[in-house]
Amino acid sequence: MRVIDSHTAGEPTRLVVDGGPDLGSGSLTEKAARLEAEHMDFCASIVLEPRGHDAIIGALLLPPSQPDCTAAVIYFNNLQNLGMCGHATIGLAATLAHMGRIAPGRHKFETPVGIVDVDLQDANTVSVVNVESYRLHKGISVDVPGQGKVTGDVAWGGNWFFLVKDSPIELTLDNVSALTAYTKSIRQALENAGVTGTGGAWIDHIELFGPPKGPTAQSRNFVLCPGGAYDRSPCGTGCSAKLACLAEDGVLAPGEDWIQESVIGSTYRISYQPGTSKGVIPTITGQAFVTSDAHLIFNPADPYRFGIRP
Ligand code: PYC
Repeated sequence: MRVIDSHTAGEPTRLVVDGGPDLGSGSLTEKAARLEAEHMDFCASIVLEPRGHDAIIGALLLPPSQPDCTAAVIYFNNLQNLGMCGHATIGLAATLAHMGRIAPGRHKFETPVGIVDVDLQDANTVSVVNVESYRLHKGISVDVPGQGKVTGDVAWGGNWFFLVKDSPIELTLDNVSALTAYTKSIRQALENAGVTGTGGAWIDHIELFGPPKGPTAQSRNFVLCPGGAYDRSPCGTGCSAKLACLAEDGVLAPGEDWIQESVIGSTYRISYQPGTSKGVIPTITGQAFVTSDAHLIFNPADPYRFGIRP
C-alpha cells in the first residue's frame, strides 16, 4: 500500500494513494459510511502506532464521481471518519502536486460533506474554499466539574465545534496536557448536558481561543480533536466555524483577512463570503510540505499490523 505523508502548518496527513479497501458503489457518503462500519482495521493500521500516532489524519484517495472534480477523498482519524478536514485538504493538494497529478490553478475535490474548491498557488501554498459553515447556538453555558461554568458557541465548519473565547489556560505548548484535560472535560460536560449539533450530532471538536503571540495574527487557538489529540495547525474546519461566529457577531466583514495562529504558532490566513443559506463560505489559506513517500507492509505474522488499540 502506497502512502504519502505531509504536514500542514505542523499537522500531519497520511494520504493512501493505492491499496485501500474496495468500498463498492454508491455516493461518496455511502462509501464513507462503509469505510467506518466495515474497515476500521484498515483505518487503524494507517493512523495508529506502530506505523502512525494519534495526531495523524488519514486520507483515502478515490476516483471522483463528479465530472468536474479532480479527486474524491474520505478523511479519518484514530476513532472515526471526518466529514471534512481543512489541513488534510491543503495537504492533499500539495501531495497531488508533488506526484505531478495537478498543476497550479483551481481544482475541485469531492468530500463526504460536499465539494470543496482548491486553489494551488505554488507547490506548497493552497487556498481551500470550504463548505458553507454556520453557528447553531450562541453563548451556551455548561457546568464543568472542577472548572465551573464554561460558555461557548456551537458551530459547524465541516465538523462540529464548541468554541470558547477566553481560555483560562495560556495557549502554549508547555500547557498541552492541561489544555487537553480541560477541553476533554468541556466535551464531557456538553455530552452530559445533551448539547449537540444538528440532528443530535456529537460535538467532537473543542476549540479555545486566546491572544496571539505573533505580530500579524488576530487570535491563537487550541483544538481538541475527536480521538484526544490536539491539532498542531489552526484547524481548517475549526477556522470555518470561527468565521461563522465572527461574521454573525459583526467582528469581521466579508472578504476581510483574519490571521489565525495555532498553539504551535503556525498560521492560516482566513476570510469568508456570505453563504447562500444560513452561514458563510470560508476560505482557508495555508502551506503543506510532503515529508515521505512510503510503502506500508502488512506481515500476517505481525500481531500489531492493524495498530495498537485498547
Ligand atoms: O484542519 O479541519 C482540520 C482538522 C480537523 C481535525 C484536524 N484538522
